[in-house]
This record gives sequence, structure tokens and C-alpha cells, in this order.
Amino acid sequence: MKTLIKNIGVLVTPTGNAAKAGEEQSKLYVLHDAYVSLEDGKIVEIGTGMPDNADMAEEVIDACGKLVTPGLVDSHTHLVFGGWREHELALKRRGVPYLEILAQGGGILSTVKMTRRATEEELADKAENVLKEMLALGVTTCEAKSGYGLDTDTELKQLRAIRELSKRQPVELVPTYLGAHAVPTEYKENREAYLQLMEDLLPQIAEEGLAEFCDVFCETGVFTPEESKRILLAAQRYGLRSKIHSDEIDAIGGTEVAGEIRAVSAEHLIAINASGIDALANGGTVAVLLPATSFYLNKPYAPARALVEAGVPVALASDFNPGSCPGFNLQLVMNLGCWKSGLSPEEVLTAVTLNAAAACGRADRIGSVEVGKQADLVIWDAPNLEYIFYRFGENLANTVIKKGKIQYLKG
Ligand code: IZC
Ligand code: ZN
Repeated sequence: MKTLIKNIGVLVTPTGNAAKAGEEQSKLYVLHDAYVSLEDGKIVEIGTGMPDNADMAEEVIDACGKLVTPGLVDSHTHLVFGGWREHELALKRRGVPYLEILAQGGGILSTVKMTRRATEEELADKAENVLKEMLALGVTTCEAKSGYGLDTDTELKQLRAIRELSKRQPVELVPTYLGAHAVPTEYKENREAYLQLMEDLLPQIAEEGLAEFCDVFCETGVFTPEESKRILLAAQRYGLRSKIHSDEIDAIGGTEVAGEIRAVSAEHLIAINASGIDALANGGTVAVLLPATSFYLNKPYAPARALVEAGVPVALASDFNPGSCPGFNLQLVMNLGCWKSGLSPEEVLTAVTLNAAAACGRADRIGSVEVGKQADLVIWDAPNLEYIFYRFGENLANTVIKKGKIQYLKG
């Protein structure tokens, strides 16, 4: 099927097949009065005015002079979980720290109880509703972590729910195994046995193809850098590439581990220091920053400018989860990236497209509007890139195209 998107006011996209760092992160390809031709789910031609073979198109989408960008990639979410945690609101408003709520058996551990009780079907149905709304906001690819099972059956149940969702709905999912998200209550006195249990699950996850990445929550009172390294290296032996939650609250060395083991991404980084920044620059690791979590936890914002200046590629993601970020609006994350993290609109666009695709191991296939890449695009209710940073709080996505097909059209 041949599709023509005509009358594009301005096409704005990063280019290339790998993450962009330093000054490169702000360099975008800009084409006014453009068209894009799609065929069999891929981008086949880009130009100005109208193509010579315009009458060959079976479907014509009129962009009506609007802005077009790549589809957005949300590279860090805890998409699949049971229940919510609104009962923690009063505690949070009183200033009880996130890690203290967890240490008291709440936080992640309360979501674990609700996730264990839910069926795979219930988990998938709930996440499907979220994905539908994410898609309407322009998100065409979404990373999704396990980590609310903390036992063999429930971790597998979460990963199978993600696999089921990949078949049922159009947002492309990137599954990540996060068995080392917290030590469950029943293993509190026996961390070693818990780590072993999570390691023992790796062969089955690999055999069933249930995850592409392994992630660990490396934080004070959760997992140490040594434990994180052990799990991530074990997962690498089964073909799972590495991600790490590090420096969210304290800089305890997780980011240095990320660089050392050449993790694909290190995520959060609110408390990152100079040695962490060096480690990421040397490891070729993408820094995935989560400014909506800073907003929600009343924390500082990760030092995005220092990372860009050190030559570390920066991505921005939602961190959607029921505790520290119960919202998934990546457009709001883009605003925060601009207004609170100090990135320019150009840097932010790269951060939620090409660099986010790199954090998901997909920069060769998605993350930019270029001939040969998958046809994932957003037509915005905006005349230019600046406009989507100038406005906030409304959904400015007008048309969302995944693999060449319109999957969302504003009503
Ligand atoms: O459920 O609190 N930070 N993991 C690490 C989370 C936030 C998710 C949660
Ligand atoms: Zn997270």
C-alpha cells in the first residue's frame, strides 16, 4: 500500500542510525513545504512540493501545513502493574521520602501485592487502556518493565502480558526484565537467595524471548552496585542487554557500573556526579532522564546540560509507574525537559525520538523520518517545533502513524 503525506508545513527530524551526543543532539534536518511517501510500513521518499508519481498513491493524507516529526519513543516505563497507590498521597504530601515508604513495606512492595493478585489478562487490559492514550499523545514505541512480581510466576506473568499486548495493539513494545526492582518481604533476611532466584529465571526468559533488556534498581537500601553488576552480567550471558536505574536519590556507584559494563542506558541520574558523567561518556551509554519524576517527587532535575556538554547522548522518558510518576504524558515530559532540564526544543526532540530509540536498541529502524526507516510519524496541531514547547497541558498530536498506518486521528 502506497501512502502520500502531502502539504507538510515543516518536517523536523534528527537523522542517522545511532544516538546523538554533544552539539550533534541539537542538529535537526528541517524541510519546509514537504511530502513523505510511505510503502509497506516504511518511508520510501521525502521531498518538497509534490512527488512526480503523486497519482500512484492509494491513500493521501493532507497534513494541512502542519508540523511533522518522528513518532515519539517512551524509553522508560513500568507499564504493567496491578492497582494504584493513591493511598500514599498524604504521606508524600507530608514529605515522607520515597525510600522510607518502600522500607516500611509500601511503595513498590504495595504494587507487588496488587500485581500478584491480578491475572495476566487483567494486567494486559489495564495496560492496553494506557497504551491507547499514549498513542494519542504521539507515542509509537514504548519500553515496558516487569519488576512488580518479584517471584517467578508474577515476573513471567508481567512479561507475558507485555508480549500479549504487542500482538493486540499498535504501539511497539520493548520488554525489559526488572526482577531486581526490590527485595520482596519474604526474602528480606535472605537477599542472596532472592538474587539467585532472579538469576535462575534468566534462561527461561531468554528461551521464551520474553525480554530484550535487563534492568536493576541500584539505590540506597535497594540493590548495591556489586549486586547490580552481577545480575546485569548474568543477563548479558543470556543475550539481554543492560539498563540500570541509578543515581535517582543517591549516587552510590550504579552509573559507574553502567559505563563499565557498557550498558545501553542509565536512567534517572538526578544525583549523578562527575565520575558518573565520565563513566557514561566512556561507556557510550545513553542517559535517560525522567523529569516528570523530579516534578512528582519534588526533587531536583538531572543535570541535562552537563551531560550534553560532556558528550553523553541524552534521552527523555516518562517513567510512568504507580508510585513516583503516575502519569505518562510524554508531551509534558518534553515541556519539562525544556523548561526544567534546560534542553533546547531541538535537543528535546532528539531526546524523545532518535536517542530514545537508541536507548531501546532500535535507532537503526526508528527514531527519525528518513528513507528506509519504519514509517512512524506524528502530524502535530502546530505550525513549527517551537509551538509544541510554547504550549503545554493539551494534547497537540493530531495524527499518529505507526508502520505506515493511521492509528490515531484527533476527533
Ligand atoms: O513503583 O515506585 N523508582 N522504581 C524505581 C519505581 C520508581 C517504581 C515504583
Ligand atoms: Zn523506573
